[in-house]
Amino acid sequence: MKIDLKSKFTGALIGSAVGDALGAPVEGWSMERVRSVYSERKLWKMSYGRYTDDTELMIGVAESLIKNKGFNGADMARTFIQNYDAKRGYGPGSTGALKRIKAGESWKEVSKKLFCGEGSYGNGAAMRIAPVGLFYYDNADVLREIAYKSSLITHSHELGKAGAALQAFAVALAVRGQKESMLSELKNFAQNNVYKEKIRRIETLLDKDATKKEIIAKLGNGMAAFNSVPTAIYSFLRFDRFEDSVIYAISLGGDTDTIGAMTGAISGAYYGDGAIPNEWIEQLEDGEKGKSYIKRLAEELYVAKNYNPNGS
Ligand code: F2R
Ligand code: MG
Ligand code: MG
Repeated sequence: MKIDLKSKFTGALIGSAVGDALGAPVEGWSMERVRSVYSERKLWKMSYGRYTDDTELMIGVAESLIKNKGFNGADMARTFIQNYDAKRGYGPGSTGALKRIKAGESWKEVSKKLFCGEGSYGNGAAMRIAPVGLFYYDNADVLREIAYKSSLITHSHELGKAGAALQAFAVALAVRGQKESMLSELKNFAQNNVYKEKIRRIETLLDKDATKKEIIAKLGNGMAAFNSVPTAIYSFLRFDRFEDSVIYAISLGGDTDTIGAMTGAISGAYYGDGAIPNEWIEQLEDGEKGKSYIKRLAEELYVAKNYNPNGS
């Protein structure tokens, strides 16, 4: 079945917000504890519907790309700062970077000072990257370049940036409908050995009926980009329906909102917004920048993409 491009753009952004909101109440919980809340019911009930930093930052990426019809680092950093709501639960590195930029430091430099000058390898750049994957879905080189540049606002560690680029490319391949060839494409795209090895593990794990414990041990379920981006890609590839992938991702425990958001972005980009359960969309918050606003952003990003097809 052919799914139209606009539906894929909406699916990626709403799918990410839905995964975030479903995973948020159990973030940091073990797999066993998650099972005690989200029981064996077929379709999980979204109890809360409030999204976290993952979606707030994703909104900022989309807003800035739309406004500038492409990437503008100073504007994207400013947009993150304007949207920042501490109650959404930001990572300490990202909070520190945004505070320093707000105080006047360069958006290109502050992230390099974090974690004793190592930079962050957290998944904060990857969890917000879906709009980059959509806007540059047809140009892998520009996609990588913009994924790296947009990550640098908060994350300068190579593993943080490469994780964001890999997640963006997974979203792009999903937009293009390339599920069968996704792993071979990702293998060619990945330049870093840590991610190359994780992609090899995804391939092996998909070939057998791996247990959740094995997935956690071999791919990870934590806040590091390399322990969460591959898990989201695996969760998408293992199933054939949006809800099965997202439920599986969150059921692993750990960084549930973020792995849920990244799985939701890839799945939504592949299946389109029509595949996201209505029960979940209904429960998603609809305030000033809630689901109606996110849907509008997806449509505007789609229009901006058509206005600037090369996305430079
Ligand atoms: N912050 C949270 N969750 C905790 C509190 C939420 C709670 N439920 C609430 O309601 O308040 N979640 C969000 O943070 C993650 C994204 O983090 P980000 O933006 O990458 O931040 P940071 O601090 O840069 O990195 C995260 C952690 O990774 C470790 N780390 C990163 N680089 C490191 C390095 N070079 N050396 C050592 N450790 C490094 C640190 O532990 C960082 O704190 C998402 O889960 C999002 O949902
Ligand atoms: Mg979060
Ligand atoms: Mg998280």
